[in-house]
Amino acid sequence: MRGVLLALEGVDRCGKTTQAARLAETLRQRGHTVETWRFPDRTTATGKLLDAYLSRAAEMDGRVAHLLFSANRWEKADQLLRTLQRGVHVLLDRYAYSGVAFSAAVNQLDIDWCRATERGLPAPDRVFYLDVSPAAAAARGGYGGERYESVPLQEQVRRVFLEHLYDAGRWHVVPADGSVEQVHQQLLPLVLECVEAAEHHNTPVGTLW
Ligand code: NYM
Repeated sequence: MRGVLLALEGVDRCGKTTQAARLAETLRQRGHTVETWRFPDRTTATGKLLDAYLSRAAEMDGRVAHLLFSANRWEKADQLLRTLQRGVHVLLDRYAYSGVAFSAAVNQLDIDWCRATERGLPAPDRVFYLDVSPAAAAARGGYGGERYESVPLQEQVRRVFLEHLYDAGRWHVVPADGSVEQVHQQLLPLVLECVEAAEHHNTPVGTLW
């Protein structure tokens, strides 16, 4: 039985990383094998360039940055598929949806061009969009000074996520203004439903888009 591929998405500081860790812990306690993967993976060659770009140590054309974010996923795609085939569930902390939303909103790139570089990547079985207002997200301890960390930009990113990328068949929009525990309690049954459904039918991993 293959593992399920679940993506957590949202604007900066929406709580994805905390919720991914909390979900992984709960799933493990219930006997599931889980890995959390984060994009961009800042440890690879492309990830190091992206880390320099995000921290403003390097300037880059927006299209080049987009292609690097995309390459950073493609270089992990085979390993991701092999991990799922071993029966491991994978929680993605950001994925191709962030790739399109940030590039299209912040660098004003054509959305179809942004989507094209993601076409063919393993498709998540479910996407959980943690919905907080960018103003509330910024108030959570503030931003760290990376590129894109401003409320007006994040408002535009949120708009692309919800108006252009939302896919009723695959996405759950989860209100995420509450406490860590409240959001976890909303997410957990949705995640368990996917994990348990996968135990009954072994559908192949789909591809974007
Ligand atoms: N980001 C992330 C992109 O612009 N494109 C992408 O494809 C991905 C995966 O990088 N502001 C942006 C969103 C975030 C930043 O931050 C990564 P973090 O805190 O590592 O999730």
